[in-house]
Amino acid sequence: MENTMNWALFLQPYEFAVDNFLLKFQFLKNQYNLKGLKNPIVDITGRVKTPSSIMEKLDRLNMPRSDYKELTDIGGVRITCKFIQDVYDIYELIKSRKDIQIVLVKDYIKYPKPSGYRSFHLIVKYSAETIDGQMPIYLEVQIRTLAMHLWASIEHSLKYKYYSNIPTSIKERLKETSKIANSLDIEMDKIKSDIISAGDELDRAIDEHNWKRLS
Ligand code: 0O2
Repeated sequence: MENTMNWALFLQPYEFAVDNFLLKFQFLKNQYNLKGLKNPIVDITGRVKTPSSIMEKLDRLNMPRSDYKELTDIGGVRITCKFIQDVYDIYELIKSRKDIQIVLVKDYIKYPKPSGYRSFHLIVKYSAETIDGQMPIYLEVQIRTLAMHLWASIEHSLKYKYYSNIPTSIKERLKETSKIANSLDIEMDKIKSDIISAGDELDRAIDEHNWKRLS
């Protein structure tokens, strides 16, 4: 099937949806700064799964390869932020938007995965433009703090290194580091609310360096 189907045509609406979502959120992010408001967004990235990673996921989920259209994370967007509260603020922002329809919420911050993975996931319906009109597309939106992202990136690369069979001792250590990252997030949130209740403008201090991304 991989060779007989037109993957470029199938994946193009996902490319559109991801790029469009990223552009929109980049502008929203900049608007917080222009309005002098607390900016919950640090970075926004996106990707569309490759045909081989779609097949690998279907195999892993024991789904027939012909069910590729059923996957809801072919298009993925990741939003990183500094504080746990920012994750939920971004969720509220997405909830309030008419152009994004939330179909599923998975809160792996309140309920971490057994691996120690923490992140806030949404499956949303988003619209892609095609020559036949608008096409509804599912996107997976992952919202996480920088600490959650650091942990997930390292754990993800270890899964590659060990072909998904991370040794038990390393798994246990990863679970411990997930708890440490959680403590860091909680303590940072506390520091932030203590500073804000003391009347200081923490966000302005944090956002003073508006670093550019060349990409
Ligand atoms: P990739 O390479 O990031 O695209 P399932 O895959 O069945 O466990 P499901 O129902 O598809 O899960 O969705 P879920 O659990 O919300 O997870 C989907 C994505 O979240 C994954 O995509 C990962 O990006 C991330 N994720 C979930 N669990 C873990 C984990 O334990 N560690 C890390 N590092 N990331 C995780 P993919 O397609 O699996 O991988």
